[in-house]
Amino acid sequence: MKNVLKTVNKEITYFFIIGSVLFLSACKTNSSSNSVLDKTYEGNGDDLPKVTQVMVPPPMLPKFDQVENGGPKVILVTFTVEEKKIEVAPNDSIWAFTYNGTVPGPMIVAHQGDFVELTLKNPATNTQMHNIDFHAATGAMGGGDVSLVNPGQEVTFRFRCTRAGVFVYHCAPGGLMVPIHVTAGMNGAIMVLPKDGLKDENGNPVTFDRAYYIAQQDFYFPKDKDGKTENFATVQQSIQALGESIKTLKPTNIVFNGKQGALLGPNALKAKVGEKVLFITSDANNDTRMHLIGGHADLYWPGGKFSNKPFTDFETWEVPGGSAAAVLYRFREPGTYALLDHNLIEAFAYGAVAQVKVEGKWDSSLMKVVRKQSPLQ
Ligand SMILES: [Cu+2]
Repeated sequence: MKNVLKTVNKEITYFFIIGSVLFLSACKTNSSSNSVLDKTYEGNGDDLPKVTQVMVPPPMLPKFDQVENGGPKVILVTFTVEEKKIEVAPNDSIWAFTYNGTVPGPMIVAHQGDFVELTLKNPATNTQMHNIDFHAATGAMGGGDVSLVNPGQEVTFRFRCTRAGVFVYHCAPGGLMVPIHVTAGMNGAIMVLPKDGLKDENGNPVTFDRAYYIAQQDFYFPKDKDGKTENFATVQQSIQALGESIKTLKPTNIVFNGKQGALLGPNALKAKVGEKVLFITSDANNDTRMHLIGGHADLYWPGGKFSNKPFTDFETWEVPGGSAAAVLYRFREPGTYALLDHNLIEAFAYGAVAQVKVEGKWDSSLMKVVRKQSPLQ
């Protein structure tokens, strides 16, 4: 009996020691692999399947899966730089610098762990050197150092999407050319979704029915002595004048998606009552504060980074210059909503405003007119 007890005790001690070692090593592994500080990567994407993503003009997004379908991929994207005159407001045109012809440039969508392989083409008809700095990329000035192309050149580089969220990209050819190119329209955003999609405030999976990309853009139009916008014949003349006008730090034009009224009236965003809409909002240069009149941000990822728990019930969400933010809202009432910069001067006097037209049935459990306008009694 004594011997049996001794053996059992020995075995318990043995299992206790083994168990403790396993437990401690598990803790060590978890603590090192869970922190964003300690993540390491292998491979450079050479062996991964390649998928071409067809770019579309904002506010629309390209086709994508909300939850990753299959393993990591290399997403092939082509941007062609267009230097062209665009009309931002009536009688206000500027030589704009664009990726694929739009302000902002097209949104790229990837999943965490994918690579984005960008080919940047600078046609010989252009006049300037351009490149691209992805805030989602790591190293080499976000790709700016490896992507500088002269007119008549193209370049291809690849970066791993290590962090989930929405991130700005922009041209950064060096010195004063950086703010000149960015405020001439050369910016956009990329969305890197978590592999298993978005999560709500309780950590449960959440999907969306539509997604729109809205970028606030500040322009600094050079003015003549009468205060009228100068109409330059060449890009070179425009750049020289912009070198001075941007230093005022006072935008002459503040708009959504490159043009006054770009997202108003017939161009309004659309949704239906009951739909969940993801709004991705960016500003590559200035701070802004977005507000949906008559609605809220059900879920708001500050700084647009999806690995963080979203805030709920926000009325106005911040977009610091050089970043993007993401908001998910489920529309509960029909009507025309205004999505705007809640610096109301920038919204109503300049044009930093969009509309969302929502179809559906009115829900009087949320609002009811008790008595219509009538003479004072
Ligand atoms: Cu550029």
